[in-house]
Amino acid sequence: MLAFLLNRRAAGGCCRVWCGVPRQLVHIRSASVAEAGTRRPDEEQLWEAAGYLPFSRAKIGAFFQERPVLKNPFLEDALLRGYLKRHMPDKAAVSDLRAFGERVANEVDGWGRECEVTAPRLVHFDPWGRRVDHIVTSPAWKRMKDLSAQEGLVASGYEGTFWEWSRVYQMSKLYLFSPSSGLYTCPLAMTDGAAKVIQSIGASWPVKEALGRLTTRQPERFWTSGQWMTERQGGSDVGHGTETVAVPQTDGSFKLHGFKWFTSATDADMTLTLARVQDGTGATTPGSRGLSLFYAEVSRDEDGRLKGIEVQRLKDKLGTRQMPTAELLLDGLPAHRLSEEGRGVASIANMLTITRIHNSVSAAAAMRRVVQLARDYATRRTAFGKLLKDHPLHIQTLARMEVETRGAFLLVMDVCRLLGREECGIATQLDTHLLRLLTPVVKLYTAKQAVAVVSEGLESFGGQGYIEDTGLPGLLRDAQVLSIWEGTTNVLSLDVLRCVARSSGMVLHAYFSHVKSLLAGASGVSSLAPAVKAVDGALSELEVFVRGAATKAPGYMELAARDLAYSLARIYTGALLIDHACWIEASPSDTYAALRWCENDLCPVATKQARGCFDSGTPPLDAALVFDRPTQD
Ligand code: MFK
Repeated sequence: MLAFLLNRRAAGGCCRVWCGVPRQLVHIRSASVAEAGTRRPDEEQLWEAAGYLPFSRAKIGAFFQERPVLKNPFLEDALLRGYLKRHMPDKAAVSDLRAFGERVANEVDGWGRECEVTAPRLVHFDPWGRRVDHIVTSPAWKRMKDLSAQEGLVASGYEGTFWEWSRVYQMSKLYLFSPSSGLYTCPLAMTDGAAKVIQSIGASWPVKEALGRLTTRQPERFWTSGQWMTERQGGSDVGHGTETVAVPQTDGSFKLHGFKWFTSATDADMTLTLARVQDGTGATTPGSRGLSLFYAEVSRDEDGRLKGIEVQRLKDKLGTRQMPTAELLLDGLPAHRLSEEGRGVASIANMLTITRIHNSVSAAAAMRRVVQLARDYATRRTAFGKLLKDHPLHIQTLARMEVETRGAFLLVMDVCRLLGREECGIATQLDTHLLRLLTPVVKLYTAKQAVAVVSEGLESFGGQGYIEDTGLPGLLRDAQVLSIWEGTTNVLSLDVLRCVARSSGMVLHAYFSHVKSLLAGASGVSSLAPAVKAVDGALSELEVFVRGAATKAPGYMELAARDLAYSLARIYTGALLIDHACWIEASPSDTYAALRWCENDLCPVATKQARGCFDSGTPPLDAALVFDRPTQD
């Protein structure tokens, strides 16, 4: 046997230790070497002396799987670059994004990892027993704050440098930043939302200074804001779940008393929150109509205690562990009312719009990141004798992820485009309607896509995708929250129905007109014909459904709400992919992505309707299925 092996080695012209040695045999033999205290046959001693034995003594083997490498996420993203080239070919913006992409890959991504590894902790008391409620965050988390100011991650949305494209530019930057940010995008979302609320209400005292701080590029002045809305009775039904009361003070300010159950990121410098103003007898108005919007700064007294706040505990979350989220007792928090009394929900709605768009940017970014890493890994990992990139089934899976990612990106950017137009005062009525309708749609749809794509992405790394310190599982954990906070899928689906009803259907009218105009631009493009036909057909089905729905009972539409929202997302995204593929500089891959997307069921609400899913007989069947119990013997 030995002679055989040595001959094989010689025949292979061995230049490295393992050349020409049959791998299987080597592994088997090395296993026997590892048995402590056993006498090895001469043959094996000979092998070891020659340096051929793996896993012997201190050696742990010669093969190490190469890790996926994060390259400049801007340079790696064909669609982002194509989209910007088409819509805002501003050299300054592009060179800033390219430089930022370099910074993200080489510097920021490491900080993000540090934020994950060094999670925030709460110190309740100082060494001498005084209550301090100090949330200790990592140095990397603090660096993220400075970076966010310097790079204008909030400011660029307000500076107007790129006029109607300022939001697209800002969100492109956040899109590059998000998966490396250690979840710093969360405080930035709320900071942006707070700035928007203050700006729309009118930035006079006491929030004028705050607006300047939220939108500055100077790290030493920069503030982040919280959005403390969620109380113990739940986060969705804010109107009935909010117990916090606001007690009027003689100087016109208020003191807030209540319990906020989920506050992110709790190291904020200020917050916007909702509370019920008490009258002279201590009574309050119930429901949404009793809620007002308040502004409060987070500050400490001379003893180092938080003024009017006790941090009960940090939340133990599935993901987003990089970021402090806390339960807060508000015990006399000094605050100022920003809205008219009873107009709290309507006044904070601007913040919801902004944070929901940020949420969608993070969702698209998570998909893009996992696809970029999986793509890189496919060029490094060998299995069954060839690189993953040479396995067509593996590449088919990555291509499907890519189609989802492209669709999400275009949908998100289109909503950012609409926001930019509205903020520049050039939005048409159609734009305004579209923005209102598509904000909940993009949030709910991209969040679900992100969970699916990131989960698939982890699988493409095999077992390594499940190993914590690769950093990959964190992507999935963090994606899971995207469909929960800032309005769950069902709550946002109902928001879609509400905005349709409140606009007397005008938002849908705008939707149909715009999709038709996008399709019209592709009418002569034969390569896109199947996609155009599919979107056109789905749009007709949707129109039929909507017309019929006008005659249905409210319960019918409630059951259809989620499928309706998905239909709106899929059809609109199909139209955007087609439109992008019509661009003169579009690539064959842009066309292919549009075709593939349009093979989906684009109008699930019509499909499900045809199957009777919303009929009055269905809810009892659903309930019987959900609560099905074994029959008693
Ligand atoms: C990376 C990104 C990170 C993001 C950070 C997140 C961290 C924070 C964690 C959180 O989750 S914070 C809590 C998030 N909570 C929510 O998103 C609440 C979810 N629930 C809803 O959205 C409900 O639909 C809502 C609370 C708004 C329902 O309340 P109401 O009082 O029943 O609302 P109603 O009566 O429909 O509307 C009241 C007013 O607000 C109306 O104005 P008018 O009185 O002038 O007619 C509505 O038009 C307006 N409104 C409501 N929703 C709106 C809106 N306006 C514009 N857009 C909307 N979405």
